[in-house]
Amino acid sequence: RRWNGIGAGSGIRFRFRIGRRALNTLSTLATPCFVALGANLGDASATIQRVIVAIARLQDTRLLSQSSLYRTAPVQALGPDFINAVVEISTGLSAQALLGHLQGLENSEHRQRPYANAPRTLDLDILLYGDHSIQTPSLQVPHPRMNQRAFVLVPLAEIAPNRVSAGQLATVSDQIIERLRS
Ligand code: PH2
Ligand code: MG
Ligand code: MG
Repeated sequence: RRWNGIGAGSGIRFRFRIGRRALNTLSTLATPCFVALGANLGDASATIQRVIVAIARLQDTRLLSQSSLYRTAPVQALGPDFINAVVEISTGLSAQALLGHLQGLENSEHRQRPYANAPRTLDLDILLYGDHSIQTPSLQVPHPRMNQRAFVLVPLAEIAPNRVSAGQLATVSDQIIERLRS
């Protein structure tokens, strides 16, 4: 818990205590961001649903919305069809800290990385972190390939239609994607 002091030095000293979660709901420090989920090994639907709950429970983080689950054909990747989804969160975590937590969740699902775009039990990618542009070796935001991928744009358009144009969707309309009934 942190103490937010006011009135120091005034005749009456008073201060109030506010929990991190409450502070987060004040949204002064919270950043809206979008995270893509994907899996094509194991029980991918169960994994994605479980991990959405885990993301909602990350420290200083609230789940704002979640897309449907989608079955998608692999794009520049091998293996079975994927299950994909996108969630919107509000978080007080920095982008790097959020990335660390998401990688922790990938590891908890025993994610292996034998080669690029190998089939995986879980992939979590930060798509957008507020309006920030982040260009570091370990993290690029907005996600550099998000606009070429129906498995990102279609679920993103479902929960944030103002973020995806019809023109963008048209450029990926050849990619196979099926919304699963919830
Ligand atoms: N992820 C990739 C590469 N290709 N294809 C689908 N359908 N879904 C994915 O999540 C995916 C992919 C790299 O992360
Ligand atoms: Mg990815
Ligand atoms: Mg990834």
